[in-house]
Amino acid sequence: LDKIITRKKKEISDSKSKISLQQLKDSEFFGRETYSLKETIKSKSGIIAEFKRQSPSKGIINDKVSPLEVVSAYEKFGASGISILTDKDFFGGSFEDILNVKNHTHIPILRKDFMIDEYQFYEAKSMGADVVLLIAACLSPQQTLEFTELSHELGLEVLLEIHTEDELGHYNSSIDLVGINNRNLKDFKVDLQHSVHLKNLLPENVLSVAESGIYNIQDYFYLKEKGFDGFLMGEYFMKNTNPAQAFEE
Ligand code: IGP
Repeated sequence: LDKIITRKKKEISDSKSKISLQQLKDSEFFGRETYSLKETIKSKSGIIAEFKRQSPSKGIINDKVSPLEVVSAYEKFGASGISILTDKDFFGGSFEDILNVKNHTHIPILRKDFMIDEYQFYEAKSMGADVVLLIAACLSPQQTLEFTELSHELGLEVLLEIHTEDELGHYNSSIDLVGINNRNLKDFKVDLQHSVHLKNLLPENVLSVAESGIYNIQDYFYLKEKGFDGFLMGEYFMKNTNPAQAFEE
């Protein structure tokens, strides 16, 4: 994670020197209305289906399909939302992956990245995202609060990701959804029980999302029964040549 953050700081300062904040604010998508994941998570399957070409833990997962094919199929099969990795160096994603699908889908798009600087929130709005991920392990509780307020000013919803009991301290009542990552970002171990355990420690009315390691439909039903509202699933879909096929099964 430290390595990712160091790289990310460099990437942000490069982006800032190429595209100014004003240019972001003047861009096509900046003034648009956003879609609410809080709403679609309740009205559809709850699945937030992810577009992910590669990851540090798995290497290449699928580099053959285009975001547009995948996203249209996800929407057709009843996903509540779409998560798109925009980190380039570690996940092989880009700004364009969201920009290119924005006009072709009507469900909320989550910008999945390591958000550590205000600039990235303006970027998220201008690329077409509706929701941003805040990873507690990368932020202080104070930053989490400030970034939540900024997101709301921009009309973006916030998914706060936690992995440890300590990180529950990052929660504040303005946060829209809380995700519990089953994957330990330090050793990449995945354990579904992890999210079940932490969920019981969350305030009761919070919309909760189980993240990572959901590799079959039984896991989905199991977590649903445990009271989760959302299910963030990447590899299960992406490892197929036709990622949305997994939905049909
Ligand atoms: C999806 P999986 O195991 O279904 O492919 O996981 C998603 O939860 C995972 O990609 C993820 C992630 C993250 C990636 C969760 N939190 C933070 C990068 C950064």
